[in-house]
Amino acid sequence: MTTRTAKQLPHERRKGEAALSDFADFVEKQQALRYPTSKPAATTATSNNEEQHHEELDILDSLNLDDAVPQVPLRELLLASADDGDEEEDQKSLQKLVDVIDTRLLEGHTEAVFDLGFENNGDSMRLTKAEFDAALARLRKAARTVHADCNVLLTKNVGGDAEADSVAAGKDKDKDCIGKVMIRQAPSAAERVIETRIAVVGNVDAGKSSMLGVLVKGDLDDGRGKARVNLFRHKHEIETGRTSSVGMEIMGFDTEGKVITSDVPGRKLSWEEIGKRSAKVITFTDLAGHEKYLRTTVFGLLSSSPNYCLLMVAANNGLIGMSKEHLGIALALNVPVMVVVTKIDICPPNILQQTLEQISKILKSPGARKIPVFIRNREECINTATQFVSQRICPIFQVSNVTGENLDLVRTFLNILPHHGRYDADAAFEFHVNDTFSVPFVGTVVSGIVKSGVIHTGDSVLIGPDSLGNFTPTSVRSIQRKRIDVPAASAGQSASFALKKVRRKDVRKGMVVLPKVHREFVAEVLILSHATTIKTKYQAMLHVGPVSQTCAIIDVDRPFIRTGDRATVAFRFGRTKGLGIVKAVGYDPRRPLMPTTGEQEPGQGQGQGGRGGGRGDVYAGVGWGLKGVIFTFFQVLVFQLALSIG
Ligand SMILES: Nc1nc2c(ncn2[C@@H]2O[C@H](COP(=O)(O)OP(=O)(O)OP(=O)(O)O)[C@@H](O)[C@H]2O)c(=O)[nH]1
Ligand SMILES: [Mg+2]
Repeated sequence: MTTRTAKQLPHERRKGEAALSDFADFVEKQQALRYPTSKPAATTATSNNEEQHHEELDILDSLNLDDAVPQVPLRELLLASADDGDEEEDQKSLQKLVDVIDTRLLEGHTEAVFDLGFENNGDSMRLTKAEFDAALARLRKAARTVHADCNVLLTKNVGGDAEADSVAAGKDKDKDCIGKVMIRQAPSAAERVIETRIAVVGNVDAGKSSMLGVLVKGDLDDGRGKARVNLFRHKHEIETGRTSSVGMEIMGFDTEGKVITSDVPGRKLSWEEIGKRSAKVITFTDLAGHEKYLRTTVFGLLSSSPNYCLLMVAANNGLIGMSKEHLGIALALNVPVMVVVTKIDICPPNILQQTLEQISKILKSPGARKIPVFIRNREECINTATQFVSQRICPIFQVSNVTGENLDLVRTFLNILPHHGRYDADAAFEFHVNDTFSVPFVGTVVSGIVKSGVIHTGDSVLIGPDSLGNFTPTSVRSIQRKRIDVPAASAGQSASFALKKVRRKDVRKGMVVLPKVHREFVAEVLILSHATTIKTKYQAMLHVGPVSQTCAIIDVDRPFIRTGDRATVAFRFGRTKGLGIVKAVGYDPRRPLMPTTGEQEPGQGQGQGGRGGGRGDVYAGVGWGLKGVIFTFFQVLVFQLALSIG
């Protein structure tokens, strides 16, 4: 990995960094092409007010409040019942408010943050305290008709628990009563629970397992590894205290934003208990920080298909060891990153300051191009959480798992975290297998993530590839989400399937479940660093989601490529570092990528992995290493890890 490679010269590093951030923008655009209907994550540097207003106008558009329908100000809808006693009129205006809420809930995947006190165009309603209370009561009433609850996150000039500190400090001149209200719908069925996946990374001993233990169980750590105990999956992990595998933890929130915990302190609830009582579930993947387990961690990062990445840093150590590698992959995956600095209870203030400066510097570096935002109070927490879909913002928390300091800010943040991710339920079905089980009376079960499409019990599918590159036909006997039986699973959800007529020993993690298979693909790649030039016949290890396979280059769009080049396909195992995006599945040898050159010798593309197929077999897909692996459009590839930054 980068630690072992020769030191890059500054200008080389800058070239790599600039190329990486350009590439992140490129991936963003390509993903937008693949998912044209989904809302893109904001890519601009700041989400200023102007932009927020545009978003709200989008909502207006979807409400069809154009010239034909006279637009009723929200204020009127919210304060309607206060005036006359006309029952019918009252019902009508309540229904209009319900429609507004419904649209917002649809936009935000069954939850929405409502700015009470503002019209859709951002104008203040100039509410008095009495009006604010009436409007809130009306909002609650309307929300209840669609089985949603309201939770007041933050108020200004209203008083009470959620009042912003900035008001007391006299920082705000505005005297209008306003509030941010989270409206969250109770899921109609288990398969509709909002799910957000967060990959937790950071150096060994950063406190990853401990913080997850504290978050899911609700009691504190003792600084000597108490909180992490239940999270370990292997005996040697308990003995060494080091995570070596990919752990999974879930944290649930109810419609009012309260964490679902056991009534008995310190007892961990089962997934089923959490799943049944939650309206929103956060799935954490607890990854290993030790370099020895880097491969496993990379697998965990890619295969869990995270919506967000949480980078944990011990205050007294700073960003050391593998944490830069982890951050690099998170950046390449183009997911929003949040940073949690732990162990502030044992860290001298000057060292903490150094660590915070180091983190800021790396986040702002050209490779990362993030805006660090320090979260010190509820107000900052809520304002940042509601804007976090912007890839550029990187919140930084400072916590102690031992004293519990600032952990409530992390909880509040996680509760508000907008659902993020692009999934296309209308595309062809694709499922990545992350784990396999043999369940008594059920048979072979595979768990993983539905990348696209929808699957129902009884559907016929293919699972593979096996060691020979073949796919086995099977059908889905039953489907579970968070250990609860469901009739279907759709894009973006994690699920497990019981498969018919397949033995446990014939399935393994890294396999995929699909209705149809391709063996070749065309990708646009970027070479971050490579000592020489790259041509056809090179072989490389390719990581796509949970899939890791050697693959050979069978064609390139130019005679050769080198560091900094963006081309169609490249790389080699070893020092090669690159990133890519799949542009097309299948490859037609009659249409070479570089149309002018005809002298390439196709048969030699097999490299070391060649399995005897004669010349020309390569193009038939027989002779090359990428046997049987399926790729779909516009997936991000990470070749032999990403970059070194900072
Ligand atoms: N004082 C103090 N100790 C902490 C804090 N968080 C974690 N620890 C301790 O730090 C040690 C390491 O914590 P772990 O949770 O195992 O760290 P990890 O990041 O999961 O480490 P790996 O799994 O090996 O990558 C344990 O002894 C914890 O009790 C904290 O906020 N304050
Ligand atoms: Mg751990």
